[in-house]
Amino acid sequence: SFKAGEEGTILKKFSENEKACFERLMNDILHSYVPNYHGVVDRDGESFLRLTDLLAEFDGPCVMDCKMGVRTYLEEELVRARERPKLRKDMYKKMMEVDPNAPTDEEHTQQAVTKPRYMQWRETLSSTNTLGFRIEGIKKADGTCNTDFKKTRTKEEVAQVIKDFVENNRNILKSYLTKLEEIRNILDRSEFFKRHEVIGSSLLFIHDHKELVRVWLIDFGKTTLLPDGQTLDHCVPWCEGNREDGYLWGLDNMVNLITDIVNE
Ligand code: 4IP
Ligand code: ADP
Ligand code: MN
Repeated sequence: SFKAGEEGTILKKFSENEKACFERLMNDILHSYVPNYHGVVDRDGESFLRLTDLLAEFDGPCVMDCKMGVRTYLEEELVRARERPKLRKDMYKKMMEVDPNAPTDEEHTQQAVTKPRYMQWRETLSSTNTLGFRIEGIKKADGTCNTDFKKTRTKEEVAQVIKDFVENNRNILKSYLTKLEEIRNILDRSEFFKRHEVIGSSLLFIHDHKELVRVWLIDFGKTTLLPDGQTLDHCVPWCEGNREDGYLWGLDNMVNLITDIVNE
């Protein structure tokens, strides 16, 4: 769903919702922590959002994608699955690949699961529900990728992955902590953040051998504007109807976890 753009930009497959988010973000104090948005472009009959390539300033970037929040699907997806359940064979297959014991008897018979069922299973298997974030993938400087973190759940497991990612470099870890604290501070003051349910969005961690370090907010495909006057706390637990996402709870857990590693 990505294409190389020109002059330090990338093209991401168009979504109306994400476009609207980027437009609002460009006028929010959060703008310096999200890729710059350069409008919609058409290529071979398909539409894309043009975004600044966050890797461009790095010399051999190491990249980690952490999906934030305690919930990874929209409340409306839950409602839809109850009212007219859509059975997903692809998600049943992905579930079977990780744990053949995970599907229920009924799901085995159908050879399919609903989307919220799959997403909830992923949330409990990983650290999403217990820490409010999870590691999705890591790309090393040599270009090798690892997305095999579906079962990385405990604090200790997450800490080990982060230590490997920075190759035990304390300078880099401390710089990441500083960046996360800056983001925490900006989020507290952001009008955009107050007024949006932020689902499936990631923090993108990037560093290189010169110890250049940055953290970016990316992926607003499922970030949704709340009705006028409504705001979220982002820390309190989610229960159906309150639309809370646990984003700040997850960020605080992440800061505490990295602080513990730095102090080891
Ligand atoms: C994927 O599951 C991810 O959760 C996707 O989110 C999600 O896309 C997919 O839902 C789901 O199948 P795995 O990571 O376990 O493969 P992301 O792309 O942010 O990682 P959505 O559309 O929910 O963002 P479907 O319905 O697109 O398949
Ligand atoms: P999707 O909605 O398909 O999940 P994301 O926006 O989460 O797409 O991006 C997927 C991956 O692409 C990220 O993990 C990151 O590695 C890379 N990526 C996304 N946006 C950028 C960007 N602006 N610059 C460089 N890399 C990016
Ligand atoms: Mn996504």
